[in-house]
Amino acid sequence: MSRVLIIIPTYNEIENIPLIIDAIGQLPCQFDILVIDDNSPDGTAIKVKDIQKNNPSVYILERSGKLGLGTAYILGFRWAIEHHYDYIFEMDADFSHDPQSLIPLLKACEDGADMSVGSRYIRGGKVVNWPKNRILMSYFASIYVRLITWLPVADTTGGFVCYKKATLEGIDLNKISFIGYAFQIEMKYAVWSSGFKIKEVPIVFKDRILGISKMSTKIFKEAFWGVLHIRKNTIFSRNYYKAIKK
Ligand SMILES: Nc1nc2c(ncn2[C@@H]2O[C@H](COP(=O)(O)OP(=O)(O)OP(=O)(O)O)[C@@H](O)[C@H]2O)c(=O)[nH]1
Ligand SMILES: [Mg+2]
Repeated sequence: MSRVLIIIPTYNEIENIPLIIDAIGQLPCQFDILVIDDNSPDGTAIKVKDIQKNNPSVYILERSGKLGLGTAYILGFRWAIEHHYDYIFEMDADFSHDPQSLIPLLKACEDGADMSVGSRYIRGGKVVNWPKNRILMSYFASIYVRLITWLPVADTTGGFVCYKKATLEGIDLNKISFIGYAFQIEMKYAVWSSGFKIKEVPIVFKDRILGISKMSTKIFKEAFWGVLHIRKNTIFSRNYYKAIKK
């Protein structure tokens, strides 16, 4: 049977983390969970360690402070490869990503995709209860990204995705340099430009109810300039993101 890992980075998610672990545990497939916590002042890590006592499929890596989403995921990817997981997910702790969608995302990879992307902007996908300006910003950001990069993905900034292990092994994770939305764009671009197949699966994305958003203007600016940087990387070297086979 395939081994599947869900990586959940957390910063101050003490209300959400027990609920999301519980919701994933209710699903009809076996998923292991790796929480990457950045020393959340609200004690998220303590809560996770408490849950671990009765739940052997929950793992945690702790870092000393808030170091950003991108580096948290890179750490998780390396851990997943070392521990021989076949499929590896990125997922938020805040219920914007419905645990029920894990199943179709996994199926897309089992059926041949190298990476599946939970998409708000294809038929069947949508965003619920986000303010209109945030939906518009996210939608136009995706168009901007596609204009610059030609990435054939409608939801380029989405962070609910599944990778086959071989996909993560096939790109050079040392070259991934961004931390926020730009990280999500860079990962998709790295996968696609290295010759892997991406499949979008519709998802319904809901705004968080508990806890607070860590979205900031710094993350927005990183994405705006980052897209140009990501494109520039591959202008002179098409295989910039591709891992060199040992
Ligand atoms: N480890 C770690 N996790 C983080 C960091 N920043 C955000 N996260 C987590 O990453 C996930 C996504 O962060 P959110 O704050 O929901 O950001 P977002 O989904 O882009 O923005 P909203 O839609 O406004 O919630 C959540 O599980 C956060 O707790 C960070 O610096 N380190
Ligand atoms: Mg969120």
